[in-house]
Amino acid sequence: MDTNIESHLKETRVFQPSPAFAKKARIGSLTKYRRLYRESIAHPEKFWAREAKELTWQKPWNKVLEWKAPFAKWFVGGRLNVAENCLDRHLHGSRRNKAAIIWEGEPGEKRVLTYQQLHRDVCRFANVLKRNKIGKGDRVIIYLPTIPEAAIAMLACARIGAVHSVVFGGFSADSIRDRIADCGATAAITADGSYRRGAIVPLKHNVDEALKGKTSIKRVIVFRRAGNDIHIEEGRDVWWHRELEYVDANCPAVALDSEHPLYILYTSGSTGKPKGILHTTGGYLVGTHTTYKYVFDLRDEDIYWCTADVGWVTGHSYVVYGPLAAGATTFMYEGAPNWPEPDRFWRIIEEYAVSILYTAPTAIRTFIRWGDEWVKKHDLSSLRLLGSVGEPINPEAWMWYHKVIGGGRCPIVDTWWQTETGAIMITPLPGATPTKPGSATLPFFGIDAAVVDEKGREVGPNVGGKLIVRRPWPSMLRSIYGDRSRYKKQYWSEFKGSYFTSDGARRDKDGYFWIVGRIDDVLNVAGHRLGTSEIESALVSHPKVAEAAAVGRPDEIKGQGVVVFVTLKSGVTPTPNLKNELRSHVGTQIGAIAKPDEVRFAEALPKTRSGKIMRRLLKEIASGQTVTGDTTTLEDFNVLAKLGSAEE
Ligand code: 7RM
Repeated sequence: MDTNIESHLKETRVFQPSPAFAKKARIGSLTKYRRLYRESIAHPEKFWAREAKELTWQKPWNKVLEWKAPFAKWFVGGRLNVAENCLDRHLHGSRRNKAAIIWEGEPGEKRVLTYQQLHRDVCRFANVLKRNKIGKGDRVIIYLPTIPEAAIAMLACARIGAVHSVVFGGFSADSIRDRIADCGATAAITADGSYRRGAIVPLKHNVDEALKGKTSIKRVIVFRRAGNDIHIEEGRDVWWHRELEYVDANCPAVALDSEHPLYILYTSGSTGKPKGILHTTGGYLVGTHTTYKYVFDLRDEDIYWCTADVGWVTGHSYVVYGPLAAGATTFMYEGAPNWPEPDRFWRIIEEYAVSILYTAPTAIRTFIRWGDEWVKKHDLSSLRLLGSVGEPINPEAWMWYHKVIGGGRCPIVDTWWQTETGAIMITPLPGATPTKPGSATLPFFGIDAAVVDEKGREVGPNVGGKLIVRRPWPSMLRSIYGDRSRYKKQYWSEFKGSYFTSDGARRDKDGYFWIVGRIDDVLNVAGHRLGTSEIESALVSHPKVAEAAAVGRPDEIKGQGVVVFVTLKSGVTPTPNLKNELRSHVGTQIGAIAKPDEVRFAEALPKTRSGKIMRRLLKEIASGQTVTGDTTTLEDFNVLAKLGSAEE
């Protein structure tokens, strides 16, 4: 039997980089990209060493890579400090007084921190950490809203060599407790509360709950954000602003080994407990800095806005570390996109003249659902580049992003990567790569990505298989915290010497990568293996559909039947007729084999906080089971409750 994933959806539109964009870009043609890519694969260490030299090293490395598969060390023997590279490095020239962070709170407050101010704030807060007996190697939980203090706390940890683990604001007390227990954190940094759709999320209260019973946490530092009443545990809790009264701004950056841990970030495993993905110092910084520079083709005058929460890896690599290492102005917004009205994002872009917008398909589909009139009210002509991350972007959502947000003028970089990869891996370069809606296009420099069959053999054009990376790269995870054997088993055991991503993909005749979904989610219908993304994209291309999730459920005859959960655009009424219409629509778009056995309308789909559809839960619902397994990363439990009785 053929075990490869089949592909049926053909997308033929191609968008060339505009000559004006290409002329100014670092990589201004596909030929130049291909030449550099070839060189970077022939001599990866040379490529990465050249990039690493753009950063400040307190001691140079003596070896670029030490690879004892599957354990890598990058820039061996080198010493550096991430905070020094993100801050001190920019204080000598004209960037000193450039905005590092521009922030807007949900209720509307505005703050600007220049590189000089941010440096001072980070140094002072690093001294607060020291005063509270937090030092090199200690694990610190950060549970904060998307406010400048989140970046300040992360950078302050980095400055003294403490290891941060950011937990999404909004995760429950249970998830905080699990993460503390797993990494043995001794301190937590939080806020009294944060704003979400006008309400206050009681962050400090959640931390209090998480610390009940036995805990390794000895100190909690509380930032006053929302002014809500909180409990202060004498001897354990201190106020951020009070602590600042005791410190000065003199805090030299500690010279850390290139492999010193920088952070642990938890991602949900499909079963079992969340995995603490471990990133270290030198390689991570080189990876995020290099990708940031080339993928967003940064200009000094850009205002760059990545809408990710700091609790997601995208918030680490492309709100904080990548942009600040590159001396960019990074914009942060605390709240919801529909507060007070569904045009908050467009209002922000107009007011601050944002030039680069990096957001997720889930957000784009939501905006489409809310209607174009919210966008049309605003002048978005400051935008010059758009980015997408987090899920495959459905071609119709790509087209909408291109036309309605980008005014047909902005390149779109659809960037594929993972918490584990630390930095962008497959992506267009905006001045070089012709784009195709729905494809993340080509691998970044130094990244040897391939699509293979069960035996690890590379498959031919348009044959689906497993996405792997055949050699180490600087920003790769170093381990799962405290579990080297799980690291080895999870990522490096399926294909010898290669990293297995858990994603399915195909490459087209031009070598472009198309991610077809997670391998665990692949459907098996009468011997045909179908990725989720094509069925979902076919549904999203129907004018009445906003969002769709395809899952399999046991079927006596076919092995699996296809069940799709669909949310409709505002104002569309769900009817039995529409269900039939959608079934035939998938039939014509993809073929009879992918035709859903059942269409279920839903008000909303269950998602993670970073907006990924949780198909695992839908699969259980579709087959009539109760939902089991890890739901700690679910964004909104109400969605799940409503889906149980999903029929209209
Ligand atoms: C950055 C991030 C990783 C998983 C990954 C994919 C999916 C992310 C894209 C994408 C298609 C993309 N880290 N994914 N980006 N799929 N096209 N551009 O999302 O650890 O939270 O998730 O997300 O399945 O394996 S993550």
